[in-house]
Amino acid sequence: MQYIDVSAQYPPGTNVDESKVPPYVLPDPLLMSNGKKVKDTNEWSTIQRPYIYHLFEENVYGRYPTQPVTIHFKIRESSNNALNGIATRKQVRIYLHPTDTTVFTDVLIYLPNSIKTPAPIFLSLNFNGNQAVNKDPAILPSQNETQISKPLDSTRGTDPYWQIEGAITHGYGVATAYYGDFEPDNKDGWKTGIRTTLKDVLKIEPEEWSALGAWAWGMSRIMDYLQQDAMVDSKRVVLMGHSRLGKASLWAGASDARFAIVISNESGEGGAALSKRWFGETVKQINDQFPHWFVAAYKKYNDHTDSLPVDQHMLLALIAPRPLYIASAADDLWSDPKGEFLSAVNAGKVYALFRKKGLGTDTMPPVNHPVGNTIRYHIRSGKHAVTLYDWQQYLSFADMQWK
Ligand code: GTR
Repeated sequence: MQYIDVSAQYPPGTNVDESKVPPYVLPDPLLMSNGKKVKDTNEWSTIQRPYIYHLFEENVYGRYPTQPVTIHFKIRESSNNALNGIATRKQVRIYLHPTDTTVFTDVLIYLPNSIKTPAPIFLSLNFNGNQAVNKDPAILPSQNETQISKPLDSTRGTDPYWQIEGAITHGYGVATAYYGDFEPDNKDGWKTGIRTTLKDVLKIEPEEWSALGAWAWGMSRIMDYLQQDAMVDSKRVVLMGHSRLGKASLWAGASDARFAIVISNESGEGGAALSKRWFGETVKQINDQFPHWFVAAYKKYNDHTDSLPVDQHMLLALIAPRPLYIASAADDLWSDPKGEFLSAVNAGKVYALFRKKGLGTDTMPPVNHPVGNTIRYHIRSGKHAVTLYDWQQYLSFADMQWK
């Protein structure tokens, strides 16, 4: 995975000084193209929501394929005595193409043995292959890997973002798959990823969508599997993503209403952070460094974020009325914590239409003090990462909704 080492030096064109943020105007998510304000949830759901969703498809992420696909799957391995007996492990290969068996994703699932009814579950793609998310020696390595060059045994359990035992003890399952199963994360990744291999099945050209779109769509296919697994409560799937996968999770959450809760962990530019606010990473920087993440039309806004017809608070609003957690980290200025907070604030008026309480404040909370109800936000101390603190907040947020 390619990173900018933002701790060393911010690239030219970056502002990280709050006093230098120029004024900007956010589009009102409730203002319809006929000049009238959305008056109720019916107008939102039938007119304004599809209109805004389409603007995101056209200008940011590309089309989300809606062509029905028949996935089939094979349980490659399972054990009801995983992680020292607290979990059941399943390793499932989902074939994404009706006939070509080389197009698949490998999903690793842990479910809590303490729960005798279908369990709620966190779904989150991983960056380094399934074998990296836990030291469990039975994890089958992700095979589609083109970027993991290290020998398997040196990557096993090395991804620090996971708290699988913690989630299991808390009564939640965890499902994950390697994001590169859908599209390798580089500018030529589309050539070997699903934007090419599923082009005819999905009836969509590669340039009509994006890498973020492919990862998001992949999340929906894992959801298709979870709906068929009797041990999973598919009405309680929490979709969580970090950073670039946080961006993809928000897009998947906006595109697929089956995800009951959506969590963005430090998704930053093109995720939860406002694009029109000049702070941290910019649209130009992200398009220059990761041209494959977004649709070509997004590049028009490189130096003209003022003319973007949407901003990211509208993406968050597309998830309403479902519970949404936006999280930032204090040392992660590149992701613009305040821009993420303001995005959550401004999505609130759509949640209010549904009589759901959003953040309940427009004042940024201090570090490590989560705020909000159906929309919740925290800025924790520390760097760009997924930490134990983050997982604890997400688990109790899910509890808040369901217990
Ligand atoms: C950075 C990128 C961010 C963020 C991050 C990540 O290099 O500029 O937008 O997505 O990578 O995914 O870790």
